[in-house]
Amino acid sequence: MMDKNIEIFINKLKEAKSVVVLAHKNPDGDALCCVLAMARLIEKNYDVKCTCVYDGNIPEYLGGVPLRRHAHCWDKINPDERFDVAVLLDYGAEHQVGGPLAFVKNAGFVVEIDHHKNDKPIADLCIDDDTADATAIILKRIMRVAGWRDDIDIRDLLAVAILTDTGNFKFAHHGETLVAMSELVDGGVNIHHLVELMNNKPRKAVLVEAKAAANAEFFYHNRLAVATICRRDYRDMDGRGEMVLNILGQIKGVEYIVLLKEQKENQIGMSIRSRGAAIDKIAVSFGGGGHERAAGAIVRGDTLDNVRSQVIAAFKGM
Ligand SMILES: [Mn+2]
Repeated sequence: MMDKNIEIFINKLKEAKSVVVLAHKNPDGDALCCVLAMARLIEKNYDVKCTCVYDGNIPEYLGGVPLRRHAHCWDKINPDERFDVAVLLDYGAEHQVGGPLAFVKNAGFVVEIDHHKNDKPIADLCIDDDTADATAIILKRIMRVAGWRDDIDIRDLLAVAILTDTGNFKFAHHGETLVAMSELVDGGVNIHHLVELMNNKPRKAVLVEAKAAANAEFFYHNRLAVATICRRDYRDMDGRGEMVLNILGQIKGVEYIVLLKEQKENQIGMSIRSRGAAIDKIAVSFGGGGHERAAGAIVRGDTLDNVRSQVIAAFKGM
């Protein structure tokens, strides 16, 4: 099935004159790097012009990845532009696409490549696998089946995608992920170099995360850790606060970690991590989604304090 879909994808690329490539808004490493790698692969293997677009902010720790300058904020592109093919990567759900959804709706043909659980895929052709450790892993499979030529920039991008989405392999569940990285390293990728490239956060951003971790509160016999970041501190953040989740997840006995970010007045970003039972249903109950052990939501129309109480209550009995 997967191979048949890849064949259809390739035929669409052969016919296309213009392609737009995009992922979820506020891209993380997997989203941004898959977009940049996909566009380079298409341009390298087919005679097609690709446009990479994103919505929101690209965090500074990803500012130095190869081909970064090829990613354009969606509002810099003519809104009437009609692309022959839209390639939608690592997007999760329709509402997470943001501004560039219009390019998807207007495209002649839409292909999605994703590893998120999604009950309502929006593409004409789905090359999805919600068991893959990163979208980059599915991309790697497509490259192998299609026999695409690549280069060191593409290999570096795929490696960054895998490193970030697996938390440097902590959440790598399949040998395939390690085999993929092994092939990338044999192809010239330097993991140490890439990790250093991402150690590029502004000092303020790191200190805000350290402060949030230091002020965390613990509930249900210390099995739930809750950290909050107020609106003023939120402005200094770079990325989603992965470090806070990481620090708190290292504490003995902590099974669930919640980070609440006051993005705007009455708009709270929620990230949840689990070392135990699945928590994606809790994220869904707040209007979000994600994976069993890493999920999130954006809650609108409520205060930080209220969302904090509600999410603590949601963990009762777990
Ligand atoms: Mn991903």
